[in-house]
Amino acid sequence: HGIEESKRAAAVQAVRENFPPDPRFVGIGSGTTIVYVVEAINALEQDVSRVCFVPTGHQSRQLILDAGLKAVQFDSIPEEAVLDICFDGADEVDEDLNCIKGGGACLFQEKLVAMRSKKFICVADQRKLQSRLLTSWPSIPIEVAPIAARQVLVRLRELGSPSPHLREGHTPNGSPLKTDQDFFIIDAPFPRLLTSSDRKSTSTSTSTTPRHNAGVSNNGADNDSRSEGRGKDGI
Ligand code: DER
Repeated sequence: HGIEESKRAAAVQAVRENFPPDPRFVGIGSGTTIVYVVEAINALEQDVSRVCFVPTGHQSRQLILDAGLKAVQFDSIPEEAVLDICFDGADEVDEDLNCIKGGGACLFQEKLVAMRSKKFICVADQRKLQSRLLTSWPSIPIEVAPIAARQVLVRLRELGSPSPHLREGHTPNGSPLKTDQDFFIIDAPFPRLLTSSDRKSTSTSTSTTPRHNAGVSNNGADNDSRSEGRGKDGI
């Protein structure tokens, strides 16, 4: 398969095997693979005209509308409602199904929608699967409030990132990229992460994770041991 064929095959299988019979709310992520997910949803036998599709950013909303599907903003969903399922892509996945996300700078809303979904389906072709994270995707994307950016850069260097940096925008004046929330993205390179089997094989692991992960949601990017999810005081 070519890359596009692989993406399409992964998307068709993911939709066929997971799309619920009569969902009310379905989350739609960002990137290029998700385009094939929406195409596969539209090709389903079942009627999806009454399904509310929840976007995870401007691109995702446009994709839903262009497919003739109903888009409902995250903050318009009834308070007590949860999403039946959400589909999204990833930049890298390891064998424990940990993902690096954020290559498309939509990770904030993607995680917001994923956390409110009964089921999260990550659609990734074979190029994304690595034995450990940070093998093919070199850095951890982190969304930060502009006012906190300098402090987070300092903390990331203390966590062992050699060169954390603001992601460049596309404007000629070279200003940093702004997300749909008008925040910045910091890309923090780290050496390849240890897998759970690596850690089992080392009898004692001396964690370099500082006692207090002030202000950093590093998604377990510390090198000696995966912190479960966000740092204690993650932003
Ligand atoms: O930003 C993200 O996490 C996305 O899901 C994205 O990077 C996946 O992109 P792709 O489907 O174009 O590889």
